[in-house]
Amino acid sequence: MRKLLLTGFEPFDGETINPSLETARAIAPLRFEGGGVETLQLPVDRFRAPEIVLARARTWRPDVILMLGEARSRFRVTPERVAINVDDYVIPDNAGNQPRNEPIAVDGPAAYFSTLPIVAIAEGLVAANIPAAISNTAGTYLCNRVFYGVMHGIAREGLPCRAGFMHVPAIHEQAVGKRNDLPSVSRATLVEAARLAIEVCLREVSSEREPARAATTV
Ligand code: PCA
Repeated sequence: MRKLLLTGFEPFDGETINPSLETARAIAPLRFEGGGVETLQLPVDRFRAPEIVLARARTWRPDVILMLGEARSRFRVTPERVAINVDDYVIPDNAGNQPRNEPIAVDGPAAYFSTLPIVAIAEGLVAANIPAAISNTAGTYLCNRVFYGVMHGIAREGLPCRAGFMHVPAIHEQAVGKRNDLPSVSRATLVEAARLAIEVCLREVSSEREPARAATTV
């Protein structure tokens, strides 16, 4: 039985919901053929969030970590290709931290590639009629921070685990009542997107005879 850890973020920047957390919550009660899925809520806190994921990875030993976050202006579901070693926050996190142009890990590599099957995920979503594309930047805020921090922890500790990040657009509940345009998709679309991405990841690790390689650096 393969194990997948799914994470979503609490709301931030004045919003009352975060579509990534709504999605993780909707996935929690579902059952998956070929794997067990556990979900975690992450704070928008640059210090606590990566540690919460790594602490769970050390004890539960998932085969896959799929982290979700909101990309409020995007129109598509976007598996991320790369995490970069930069913290540069345009707004503070929920704990009031606002690093500008700082490395995440002074001794760390410039970047880590996702070790998730991002092409298969993006193609699977498009085949299911869900707008999706690979993204080449997870930004320089919390999502990139957690993505980088988790990849760095996996590499340093040699955890046998694949990991990566997928950004999701806002959902309609966030867009109604806004004065400005906000691209949004339905809650059901995001749950279906996450469900399909999880299935692709579980299928990929189930077909592997070797344990996952440690994270690769750029
Ligand atoms: N999105 C933010 C952080 C939390 C979230 O859901 C980001 O893209 O960095």
